[in-house]
Amino acid sequence: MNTTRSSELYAEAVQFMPGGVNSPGRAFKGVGGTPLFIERGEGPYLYDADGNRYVDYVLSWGPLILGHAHPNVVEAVAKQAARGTSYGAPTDLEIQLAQIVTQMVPSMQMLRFVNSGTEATMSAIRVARAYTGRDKFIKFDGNYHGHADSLLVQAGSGVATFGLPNSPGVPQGATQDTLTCAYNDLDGVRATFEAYPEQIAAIIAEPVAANMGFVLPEPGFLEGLRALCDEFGALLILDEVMTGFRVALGGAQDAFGIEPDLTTLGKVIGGGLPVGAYGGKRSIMEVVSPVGPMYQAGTLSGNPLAMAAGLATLTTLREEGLFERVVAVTDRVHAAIKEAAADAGVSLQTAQAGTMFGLYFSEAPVTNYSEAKASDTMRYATYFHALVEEGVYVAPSAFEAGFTSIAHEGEALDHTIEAVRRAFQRVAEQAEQSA
Ligand code: KE4
Repeated sequence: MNTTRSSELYAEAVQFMPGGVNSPGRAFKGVGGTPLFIERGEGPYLYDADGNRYVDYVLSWGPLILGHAHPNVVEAVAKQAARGTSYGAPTDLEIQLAQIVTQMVPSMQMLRFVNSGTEATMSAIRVARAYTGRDKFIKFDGNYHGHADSLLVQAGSGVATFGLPNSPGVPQGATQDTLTCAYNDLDGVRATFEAYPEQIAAIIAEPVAANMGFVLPEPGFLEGLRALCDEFGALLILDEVMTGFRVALGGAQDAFGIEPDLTTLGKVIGGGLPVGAYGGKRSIMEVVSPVGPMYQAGTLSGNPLAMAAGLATLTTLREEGLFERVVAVTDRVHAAIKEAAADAGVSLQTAQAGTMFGLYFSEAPVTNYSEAKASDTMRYATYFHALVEEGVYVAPSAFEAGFTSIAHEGEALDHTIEAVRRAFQRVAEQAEQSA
């Protein structure tokens, strides 16, 4: 691929923004090389500044389940923009989107819109602390819940990509109440509750861990978290920023039959515009200002432009049979990856949940963060660049998930299957050369 223009843009960008990017995960640090600069997206495709076309499995890290520039979303956003982008006052659009979300995720009897997943999770933790009067909370190594100070402890996603245990700039005071456990380890969670009796406000968990690669909850794990929260008087927060409307229409909580006390959402809910949300039982959410004393606010929270994009996305996504089609597409991509790796003799662990999937270059199964970190990230880098050369764009990090959309069918899917085959052959050749 000729990526000259991307390189020129990168050289300019680094003069103005750290690493030339506005989010570290985009910087290719996990796979080497420099980022592709994108000119436009259309359906399943991204087009870079040099005119190269890629079938996109990052989809803005999850939001674009309808693909790029879906007509329903474009029309809704254009119409609303002509009526104004933000009023700083309540609108009917917020009611409409809130109604759809509570219909699709019934555990969210009441919710508040914010502008990112980070705002959603930091606010949900504040709700749990305000509601229980307790300060500590449990998170899992390798789970990423955004970049709020108290959550940047053993985090996944970009933090994992950079191998940071925590982040400089986060004072001890901000993380002294953050307790971490290994994912899928219920005994560790019980021991933590017993070590801090009546001090733990909540557990926050990714119901499918998609920020350390892609790790499914082991049978009984989520049910165990629910039971432990009930036993020890803590709230269960399921962070569905990534899994919401993707693992199932009702999120992972629907797929696994778990009822959390609070849920956080992001990504798909905004259809590519900045929307997050936190919500849950009415009795809990009534602690939030102006009804209750817990303060949380945002200038652009619930702005009509973002609401219009979210409404168009979820309304379209709920159309009969549409979600099932995206799952079927994901099934095919997942099967093609497994088959290509096996045919090339490359050891691979894969997993899928609804419209999300992931893989590890590992001989052993991966069930938690330490096992994920032991996977072969160099092989992942070879796989990544081989796919880019074939016109397929996946996450530039071994610690991220893959996403599909309604647009990933026909030629885009056929091209992907062929490209994946070639990419695993490249990995196998590379392995032979370095053996
Ligand atoms: P944002 O603040 O980035 O909107 O959401 C934070 C967040 C919270 N919870 C979960 C489960 C998440 O996956 C995220 C953000 N996901 C990453 C991708 N793995 C965002 C990508 C990025 O940081 O650029």
